[in-house]
Amino acid sequence: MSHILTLGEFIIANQHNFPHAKGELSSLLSAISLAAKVVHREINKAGLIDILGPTGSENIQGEQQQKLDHFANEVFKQAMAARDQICGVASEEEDDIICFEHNRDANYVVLMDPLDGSSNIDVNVSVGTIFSIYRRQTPRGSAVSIEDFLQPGRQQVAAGYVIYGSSTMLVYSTGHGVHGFTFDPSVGEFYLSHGNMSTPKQGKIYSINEGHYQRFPQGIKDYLKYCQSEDASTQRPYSARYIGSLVSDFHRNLLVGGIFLYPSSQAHPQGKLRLLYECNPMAFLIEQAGGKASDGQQPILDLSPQDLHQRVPLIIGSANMVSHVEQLLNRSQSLEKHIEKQA
Ligand code: AHM
Ligand code: MG
Repeated sequence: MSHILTLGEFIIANQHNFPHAKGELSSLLSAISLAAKVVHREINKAGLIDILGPTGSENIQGEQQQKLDHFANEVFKQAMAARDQICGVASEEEDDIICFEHNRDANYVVLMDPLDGSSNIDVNVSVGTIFSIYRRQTPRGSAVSIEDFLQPGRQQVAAGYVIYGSSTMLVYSTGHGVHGFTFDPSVGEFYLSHGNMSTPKQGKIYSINEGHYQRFPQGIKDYLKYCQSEDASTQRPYSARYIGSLVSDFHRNLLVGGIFLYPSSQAHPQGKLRLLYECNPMAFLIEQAGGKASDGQQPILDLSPQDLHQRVPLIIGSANMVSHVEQLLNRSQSLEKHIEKQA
């Protein structure tokens, strides 16, 4: 049997790609993989132990916290706090940034959604953890501050996700390709299963919560009609696939090609998904895989974050499909402006 690399072996073999001190990345990612294994174990027991359902409290965004949200948040926080390299974290489940006082000399901050899609967990649908890593802006030795976290996505030094699906996978990039590792629970190791992942320039899947159709901008409606219309030369109609769990929808489209949209709507002008710990890490990965991520006007990675829990419209996936949506949005906006002027 040829030798299959473990996550740890792969990181060591590729650490020359990480621009800073050797060993730092290895420590950061091993904290994430350790926490992921603990969350994997708990998710696989869900239904048998009392871990399903709400805690009874809400997070800062007014959403019901699930017991597994809370559990995953604690596990990931503890794993981060135990590493000398991490001086602070921000999480979907925490109102404010958390400063690790004992690690003021560390270089990195981590932003995370510890358990994305958790409203799906009670019905046994795949969920995920999303993470994003930056070098701090403030001097080492001081307490971390909000500016360490409000950095444009282009400045991420690494990003990735864990998908707890029919198998558990960890997918990450440090800006040198996207690599996927599948967890073997019998051995307790992640093994390289998807080296150098790339996404097709054009796919045949569109993923969107179409229940909100009436509230979407005209350009999005136009694109959905395009996806649904018949044209053999472009293999349309495309297939609609929407799990309602970002990591799962993204992972499928990354592998086979497609587009995921969570646009603005009348009810939610900024969409639903959070820039810092949902959109930016996914945008970093998709660009590394040859795809695109946009808010409809510009690349997600170029946005300047203003707020820790800021939301932003997300259009992400195969490059040609995302460009097409941008064109339709621009066209309909120009048309609207033109009509306003005439009025
Ligand atoms: P969460 O962070 O509260 O779990 O919400 C994010 C999830 C994403 O995983 C998914 O893409 C989206 O919410 C689905 O939203 P909707 O139910 O409005 O389609
Ligand atoms: Mg989330």
